Amino acid sequence: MSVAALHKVEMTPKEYKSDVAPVWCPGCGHYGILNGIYRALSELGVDPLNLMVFSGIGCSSRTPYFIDSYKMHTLHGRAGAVATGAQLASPEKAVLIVGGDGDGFSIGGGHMPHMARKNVNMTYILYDNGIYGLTKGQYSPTSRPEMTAYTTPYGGPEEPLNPLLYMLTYKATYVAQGFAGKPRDCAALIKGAIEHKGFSYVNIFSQCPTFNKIDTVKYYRDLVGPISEDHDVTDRGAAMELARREPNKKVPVGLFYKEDKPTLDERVAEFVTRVGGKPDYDLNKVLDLSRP
Ligand SMILES: Cc1ncc(C[n+]2csc(CCOP(=O)(O)OP(=O)(O)O)c2C)c(N)n1
Ligand code: SF4
Repeated sequence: MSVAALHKVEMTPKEYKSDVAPVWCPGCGHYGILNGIYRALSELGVDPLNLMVFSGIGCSSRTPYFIDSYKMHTLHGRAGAVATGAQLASPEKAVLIVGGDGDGFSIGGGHMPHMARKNVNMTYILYDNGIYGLTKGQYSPTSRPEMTAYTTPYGGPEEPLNPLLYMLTYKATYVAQGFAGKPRDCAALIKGAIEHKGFSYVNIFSQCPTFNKIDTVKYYRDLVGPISEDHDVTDRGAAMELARREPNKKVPVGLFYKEDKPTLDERVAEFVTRVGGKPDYDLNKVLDLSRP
């Protein structure tokens, strides 16, 4: 969402806290992401009255309760579809979607490409902890095969999904990756995503110390490394190359890709202007209402 045109307010990160306190486990990475969101909103001066936050179901999907904003805790995996409708109905608002890897890429996997290909003007923050936390630790699409969980006591037989390659393939216009252990860096990436006009996707590694015993804070700290300064963020091919996960290689964090192109709401507005505010077809004929 481009928030440049919106009414700005002066609020500290703390002032974006609602009166509901998070109930996540001690040490959960989701706290770091939430702090990154508060900071980004404060730096952009987003007015809570201009902000709508959507989620599905999961520990991460509790986030909207903790942010001073309009909000909706929708169905598991369906936040993107609901948010797309809300964005089209209120294109003057900033729209944020928050949720987990299970919510986004398991049950919600069918919605992900469509938000990206349509370039819906909103930001998706995916809390990637490689597990289903809320339901007490099942294997997720981003779990490493060596992770054991209640449902996979011997590890998993599947290759994990690569969220960044997925989003780049389906033409998301802002793609970034961060780590919850660095909330200031997360804030910068989230700020860029909210400022971006178009569909922005931020994948954030987030440790779940309660159920994912292998993706620890130390594991992530050793795993990630900053994107080289000479990476061209307008080159989708280079971004995809960077997003490929290879054994014994650092996993890059930072901004992978950014592109300016018309958004879904702009194209719909253009369409409405072109047809003079009315569809230029006869709805009765299209629906053939005379049919018994
Ligand atoms: C239709 C439906 N199916 C299954 C569930 C059970 N369920 C709730 S949250 C969840 C997965 C949560 O994992 P994730 O999205 O990765 O978020 P986390 O809790 O790890 O932050 C599942 C399977 C549900 N609530 N609704
Ligand atoms: S179960 Fe995991 S993801 Fe959920 S609150 Fe606890 S640490 Fe966080």
